[in-house]
Amino acid sequence: IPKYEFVEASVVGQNSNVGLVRLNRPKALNALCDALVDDLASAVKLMDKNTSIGAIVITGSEKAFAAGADIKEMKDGSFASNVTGGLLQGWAEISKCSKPIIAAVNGYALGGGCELAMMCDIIYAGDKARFGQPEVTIGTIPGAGGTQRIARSCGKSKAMEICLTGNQFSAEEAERMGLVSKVIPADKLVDEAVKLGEKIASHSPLIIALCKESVNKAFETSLAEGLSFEKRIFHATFSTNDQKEGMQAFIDKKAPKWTRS
Ligand code: CO8
Repeated sequence: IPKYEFVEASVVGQNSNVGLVRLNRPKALNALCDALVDDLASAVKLMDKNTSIGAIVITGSEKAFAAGADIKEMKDGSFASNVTGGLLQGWAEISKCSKPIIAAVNGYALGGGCELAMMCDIIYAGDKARFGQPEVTIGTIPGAGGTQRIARSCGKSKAMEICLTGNQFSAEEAERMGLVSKVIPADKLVDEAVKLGEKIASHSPLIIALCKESVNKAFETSLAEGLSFEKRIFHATFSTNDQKEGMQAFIDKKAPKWTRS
């Protein structure tokens, strides 16, 4: 894994099967400048291709997961330069990743930082994490999914309140709203996120990719279409070696040996 300027990428876990990407731009509280997003996208893409990695954890520092898009870099943009310059294009890599991504959020996850966390598949929060979409306080609106993903995961009233006030909210509130799945003492957060990654990585990577794709369908389709998609993927798993291996290993009371096929 190469060295990057704005992220630290490594492989962790007892079986070296979890990719860890740490945003590392401390002077600007990990504000998401273009170069940082490029580094992050490149690290995630490499980890997605690396067959020894089964899950990815994205984290920041204790003070900030990410304090949003880089306001200084962004402020002189125009409608035309935003469109033709492809503002936000690099972010698509994160959502394209076929492997599960866990956001481990300590400190501030504001604006684009909150949106980055929501692009991930699972969010674990440190107990002092602060979330929010403060864009309206600086004359713009969320642009990387804030209005859409909060509405989908927490409903209209919460989405409206968060996006229209710009108010921050705590890790506990985020858990109550269903935005994050667990709150963990800040100093244990990354370890717990890596353990979660290891658990996911212990399953067949092929089946995990199909399962992630199927859950994601829930956000894109009607229930009837989603159920039909899920059923077909379920049917299709029976054409894989890993389904045969998994069910035989259960019957033989052995640990399965996944073949990724
Ligand atoms: N952009 C650029 N620099 C930042 C940002 C940011 N978002 N956040 C913090 N910094 C810088 C500060 O300017 C400061 O730099 P300097 O030392 O040179 O003055 C340094 O980081 C430390 O920050 P503070 O002194 O402000 O630290 P505090 O502990 O006092 O406050 C806060 C921490 C509350 C997080 C505060 O920094 C803050 O409010 N930051 C801005 C939060 C914000 O408004 N974020 C939303 C940005 S807009 C957005 O994300 C739109 C997303 C659209 C999609 C993405 C497009 C690419």
